[in-house]
Amino acid sequence: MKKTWWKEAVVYQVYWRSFYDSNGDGIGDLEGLLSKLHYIKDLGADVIWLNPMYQSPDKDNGYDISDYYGVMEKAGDMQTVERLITEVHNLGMKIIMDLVVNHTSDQHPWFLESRASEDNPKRDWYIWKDAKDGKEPNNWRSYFAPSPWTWEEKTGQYYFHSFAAEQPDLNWENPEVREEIYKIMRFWLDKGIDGFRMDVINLLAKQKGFRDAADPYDLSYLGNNPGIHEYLQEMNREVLKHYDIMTVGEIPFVTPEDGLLYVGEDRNELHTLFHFQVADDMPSWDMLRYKEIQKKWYEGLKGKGWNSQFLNNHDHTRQVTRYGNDGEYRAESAKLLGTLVHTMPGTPYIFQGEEIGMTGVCFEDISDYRDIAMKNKYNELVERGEDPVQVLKDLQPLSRDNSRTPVQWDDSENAGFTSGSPWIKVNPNYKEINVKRELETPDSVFCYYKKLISLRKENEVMVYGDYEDLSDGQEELYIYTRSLWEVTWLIVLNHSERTNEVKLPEIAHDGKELLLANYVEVPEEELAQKFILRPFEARIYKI
Ligand code: ISL
Ligand code: CA
Repeated sequence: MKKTWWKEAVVYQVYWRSFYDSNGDGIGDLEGLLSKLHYIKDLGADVIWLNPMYQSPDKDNGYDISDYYGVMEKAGDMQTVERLITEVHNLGMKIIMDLVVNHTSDQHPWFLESRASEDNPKRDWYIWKDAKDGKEPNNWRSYFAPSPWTWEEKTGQYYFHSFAAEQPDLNWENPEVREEIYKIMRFWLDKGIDGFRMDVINLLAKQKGFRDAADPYDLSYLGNNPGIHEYLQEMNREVLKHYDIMTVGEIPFVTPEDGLLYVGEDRNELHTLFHFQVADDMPSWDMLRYKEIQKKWYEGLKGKGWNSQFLNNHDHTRQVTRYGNDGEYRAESAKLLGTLVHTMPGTPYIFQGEEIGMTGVCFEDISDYRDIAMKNKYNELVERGEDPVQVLKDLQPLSRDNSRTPVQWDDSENAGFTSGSPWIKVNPNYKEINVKRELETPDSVFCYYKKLISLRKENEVMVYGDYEDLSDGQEELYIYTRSLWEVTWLIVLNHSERTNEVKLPEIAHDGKELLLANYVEVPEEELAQKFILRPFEARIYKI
């Protein structure tokens, strides 16, 4: 397994519209990010992943692009972007951007042409189908709207969209489309960005024939279709291989076996991937399932491909709420989950605010929510006659807005995020949970994350070490090793509100050195062969 910078990196995800507002319009922006780069540098992250800031009508918070060469004015302008790239590099960091090429905005000039007439040269840049028996061409559902088919009266056909109707899918079978996308990628890479996070990149190839699905609600028919690897190998030949960059594919529905086809070092496709066997398929914490997933991915990729580790992002509610304990043990469980993500094999991702233990949110009215996915779902269910109060209650825990509330900088109005009125409400707990307080508190979540990251810089075992779970079958304790040459680390976690006794494995009986703990007082138990872990206690030992 060759060593590279993107395997050793810690990535910090900036959802800029909720990061920091520099001009008081209530929306975060790139100028605001520039003014906070030192904060990210101080934390120790190496790479920034910037969510889409391209020109867009903003129906899906930038994931509906209308000009890949333009910058959304609420984010800033091209000069700001260029300054951001320069400043990030001056600080010794790197920046990767979001590549959203499975679909464009319905306001993109390409689509305006494509929908204009059946014989328009750009008609075949998107996916158009005749009605079948006067209805949609098949029984599929989309991510964000009941059907992925929207009728276009003017030309008497449906167009296909995996997400909202405002996000028509590009037709990747068309070489003109692929050529244009490669030009766009070179444009941004030549500006000096250090790679791409590739939005739902495994959806580019569509199922031949668009046949009805046995279960329309299982959207896996949207991904991993024949042709996808040919597209990615062409993208690699045409663009990726010519730059020293990092690529991470967002790949829903992928298992370790087919994940290797995307990131195998001999595949010449992508460098790393996000899978969703936790974030999409594990609604709440399930230790046995989590251990099983980690084991399968470790064995599936070991020595051949590289994984990512994350427990939340802008699409998934905040980890301390979903997978930890955001009440009595918020700080402890935030640190425990951070320990988990940073000591599992793969590149760790920190979603803005995670490093201070920010929590999910629970707004009392649907009008407080902004996410198109949630609003479309709410409307679909309420129009179907379901009780609006119950629908809201059911949708709140997994709403993507949970992780999109503004970063809480201090305890001043709007948590110091904006001097204007924020585009989305600030989480009311900002008075207790904010960066200012975290920086002033010696054993804060922030300080713990900083130590986790500096441990990675000093110890290759954390990056390249073999992984072995020594706690098979245990539902609350997670005891595992990372080992590289003569160095072995033992990580012990108690994912529970109860105390639990840890019986140390044989290898730890001749002494161990405590490297990091999420409780301030750790009784010295140099040669102890068992000890008690407190609620959500985490410890990293060198043995
Ligand atoms: O939110 C999800 C369901 O839990 C995710 O599966 C997500 O919708 C899916 O992985 C695609 O997400 C990406 O593409 C979307 C965009 O809305 C998301 O923000 C982006 O991360 C369409 O571009
Ligand atoms: Ca702003």
